[in-house]
Amino acid sequence: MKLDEFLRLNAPDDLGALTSAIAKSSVDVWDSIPFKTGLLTETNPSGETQKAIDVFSNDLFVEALTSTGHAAEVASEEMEEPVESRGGVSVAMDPLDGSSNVETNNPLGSIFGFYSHRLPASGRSLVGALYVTYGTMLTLTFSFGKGVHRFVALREGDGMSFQLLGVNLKLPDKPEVYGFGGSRKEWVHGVARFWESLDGRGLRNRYCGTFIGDYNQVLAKGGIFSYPALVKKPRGKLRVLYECAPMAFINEQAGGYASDGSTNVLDLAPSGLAETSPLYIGSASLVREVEGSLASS
Ligand code: AFP
Repeated sequence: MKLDEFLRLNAPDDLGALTSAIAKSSVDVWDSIPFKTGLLTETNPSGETQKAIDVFSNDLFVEALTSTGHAAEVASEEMEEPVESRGGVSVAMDPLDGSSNVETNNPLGSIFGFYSHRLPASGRSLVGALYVTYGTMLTLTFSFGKGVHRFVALREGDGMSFQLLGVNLKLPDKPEVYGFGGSRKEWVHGVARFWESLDGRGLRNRYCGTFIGDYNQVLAKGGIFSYPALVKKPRGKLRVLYECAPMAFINEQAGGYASDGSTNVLDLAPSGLAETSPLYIGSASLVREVEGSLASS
């Protein structure tokens, strides 16, 4: 089944239009990556140096989303303030996740949260979420609250179409992989002890440095991804609105659980657009266990 047919049958009109716009623009982002790897001098609101590809993908998605007439606003990790538009859905995005991995050709991603409330908003106001994986394949993985579905881009003539790859994706019962960001010496107490226990239970350490790439394998194989609280950064690195909450929405739809170390990520109520949170996401049993490890330390 092709994406537009699936959206016509299964998506609310506004989310279908936004998803279709993202799909078309993701092909242009993927095609542009080899040509946009230079560093720019600008920095984003979090003080990180912006690469040409960060700015290029941001501007492309903002134009595509606002042109649908379904986005009330588009907020982005790469912009100080949201772009106002006319529509019913507030979109929060990380237009290019993992851009520091471009030169190494590691997987990259784009993350979108579709909120029913003006931003900043709690994850409980998410009505959908989507992530793009620019990897061995170009895939869209999304949920509108009724399961997690995946489409893959295929050549069709001189263009690309998106074909159904899987519906109602679920985390496997037996967790197999784990990946923790940051450097181990910076993790808060309790994280290292949990991390070491995973190796002892036969789980395999899989970390590529891009949230989307690391989470994508957790969804496929079961396990846990974390960018934990750090001693010097107790609120972690990943942004609540643009990264943690949308991925927690998808992960919960796939049968998993995501925590900031003590609270369900979807219950967080960020007061600012760029607010960050520690993130422990994946198989519920492992996330609950790391909550216990943090609580007891
Ligand atoms: P960039 O978008 O700056 O490459 O950061 C990617 C990211 O936000 C997230 O995708 C990774 O999980 C995390 O940073 C990796 O951070 P470390 O390089 O500190 O492990």
